[in-house]
Amino acid sequence: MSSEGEISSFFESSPPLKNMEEIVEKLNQFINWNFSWQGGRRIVCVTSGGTTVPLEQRCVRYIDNFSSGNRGAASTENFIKAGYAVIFLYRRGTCQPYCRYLPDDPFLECFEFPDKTNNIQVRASHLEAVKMAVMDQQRVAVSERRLLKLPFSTIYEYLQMLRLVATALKDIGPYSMFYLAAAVSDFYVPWESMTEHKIESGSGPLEIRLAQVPKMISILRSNWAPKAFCISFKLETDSKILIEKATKALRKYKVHAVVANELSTRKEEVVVVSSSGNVVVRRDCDKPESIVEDNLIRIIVARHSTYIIESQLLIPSTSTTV
Ligand code: 9Z3
Repeated sequence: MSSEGEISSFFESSPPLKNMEEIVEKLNQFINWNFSWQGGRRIVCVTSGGTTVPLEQRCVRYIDNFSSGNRGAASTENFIKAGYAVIFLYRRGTCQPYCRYLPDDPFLECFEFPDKTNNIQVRASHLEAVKMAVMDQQRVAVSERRLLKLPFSTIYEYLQMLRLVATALKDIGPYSMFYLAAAVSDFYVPWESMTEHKIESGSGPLEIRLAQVPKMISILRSNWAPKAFCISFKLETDSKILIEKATKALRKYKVHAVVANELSTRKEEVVVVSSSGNVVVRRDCDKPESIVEDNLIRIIVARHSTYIIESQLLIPSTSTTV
């Protein structure tokens, strides 16, 4: 487990976020709006996509990972369907809510110039997907203000932003949730030991020493947002050790559940590991459009509801109502 000293020295030596004040303002406005809306909405922070590890301060090269952001985007759509407001903390350039069915390669194929006027139109083959994406995005993010998207790239940005979100959500206690699906780098180059300029390519093989990224889940649970409902993820490529590792993480970080998934089958099935036992969650194979997140989020939302009720039993009845 990472010590508080390691965690604070990570933050002290991180390059500061460029737009921190703007992020804090957006967060506070979003949380106030949603928490005061008709007695209050539940708010979940969904983290999504992988963090990069820069190798140079004026970064040309970086270490990355496989995460597409599909899980985070699909889960966000399901949380919204369940009535939540979502803070979508995502890796720039990865999958976005409501865009999963749009072609990203190449996006311009969606459009055409049918005649010689200035009117661009969506090709019939993509019309339904584009229409749904625009309508959902308009309704959820713009009209209802239930989706706040915050992009990150590096491990430094991600962890600083996670801390900002957690601190901003602290006051809404059990009505908040963390759903930590981002693939967070385990190793990084500390800023002060990183070369400023592009690493020379002509000086033979490159040796870089990577330090361990301090695990932030325990401080999120103990200090940043101790009353929030917290779901973390465990990814392995060897299914034989997956459940054991997830069970260890559950105990070590004192989260409410760990979603265990194996790289090659992650779109088919996950296991929700918690103190009440392990539940295998699959997509419905008989429905081609079904995704594992439809069933996973249903379970997580039900668990969150139980958690809120249990928390209310511990709080005098005159306190916040939602
Ligand atoms: C996950 O396990 C996610 O389910 C995936 C989703 C990243 C596999 P995609 O983005 O994939 O849809 O392509 N996320 C957490 C992975 C992780 O880094 N977990 C850490 C660990 O396993 C714990 S914080 O040690």
